[in-house]
Amino acid sequence: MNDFENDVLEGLGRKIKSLPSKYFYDSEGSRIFQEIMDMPEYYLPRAEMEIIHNQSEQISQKLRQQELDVIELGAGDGRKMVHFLRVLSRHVRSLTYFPLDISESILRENEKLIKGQVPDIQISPLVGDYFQTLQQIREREIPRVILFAGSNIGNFPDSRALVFLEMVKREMKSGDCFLLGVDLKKHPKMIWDAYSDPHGITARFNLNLLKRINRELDADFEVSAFDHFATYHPLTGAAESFLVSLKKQKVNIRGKEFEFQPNEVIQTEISQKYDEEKLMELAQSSGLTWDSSYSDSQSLFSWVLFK
Ligand code: AVJ
Repeated sequence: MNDFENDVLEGLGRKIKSLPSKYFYDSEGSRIFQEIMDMPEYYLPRAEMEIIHNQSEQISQKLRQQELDVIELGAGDGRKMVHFLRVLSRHVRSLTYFPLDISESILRENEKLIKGQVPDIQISPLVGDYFQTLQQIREREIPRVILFAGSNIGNFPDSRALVFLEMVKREMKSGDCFLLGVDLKKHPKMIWDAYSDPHGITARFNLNLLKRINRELDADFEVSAFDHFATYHPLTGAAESFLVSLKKQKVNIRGKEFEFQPNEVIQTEISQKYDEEKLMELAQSSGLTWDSSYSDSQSLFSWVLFK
C-alpha cells in the first residue's frame, strides 16, 4: 500500500473525515493552483512579490557568502523566486538552488524558468515531500538558506507547524539561515474572499483531489455530488476548506466502502494566518533565533529570517 492510499483510507475512515492537503498537487492540481495565484482575490503571491521586489537586496546582504545553497521547500513553478535569486546571486560567488516539490511536472517548469531567467546559478531540482527531499541533500558542507515561502507553513495545523520548525532547526548547521514566508491576519473578509470561490477555480482545485483518488486508487467518487466550502475564523486565524457531500452516498476506494451523510464534510485544507506574536512564540518554542522580518506596504504578508 503506498502513502497516498494509506493516508486517504485513514483520513476518510475517521469520525470527522479529512484528507491531507499535500495530495492536491498532482500535475492538474499544481496547474489549477497557478490559476488561483492569478485570481485578483488571492492576494498572497502579489503581497509576497512586493516583499521580494523591495527587500531582496537587504535580505541578500544578510545572506552574503562565498558559496551558498538555497533549498526551497515546496518551490512550485519558481515564478516568484526569479527576482530574489537574481539579486542573491550578485552577493554569492557560487549559488546552487535546490527547488524541492511534490509535483514533478511543476519542478520541470521551475527548472526551465530559472535556467532561462537566472543563468548564473546552478539548479538541482528534487521531487518528493519536505522530509524525504531534505534528507537527500543533508551531506553537503556548504552554508545554506532554507526557504519556505508562500505561506505553505499555513497548511500545518498548529502543533504540526511546531514539529516542522523543530525539524528545520535540527537540520540547520551553524551559519545556516531559515527564511519563512507567512500570510498575516488581516480583515477577515479579505481572507474569506481569497479562499471562498468567486470564479469556481478553488472549487476545481478542491474537487480535483476526488478525481485524483478516483484515478489513482480506483475509487468511484461522484465528483458532482460534492461542493466546495471555505471559512475563516478571525480569532483562531484558520482558513479552512471542506468538501460537502450533497446527498447520502457511498464511495468505494480499493474495496473499502465509505458512507457520507447529506451535508457531511471532508476537511481538505487549513491555511493558518499568523501575527508576529504567534510567530515569535513558535520560533521560541522551536529554538529558532529571530533575526529580522520584512513586510509589504499593507502588512498582508511577512518574510522572517531566522538564524
Ligand atoms: C499553497 C498552501 C499556500 O493555503 O493559501 C490556495 C493553497 N488553497 N487556495 C494556501 C490554497 C486554496 C495555498 N498554499
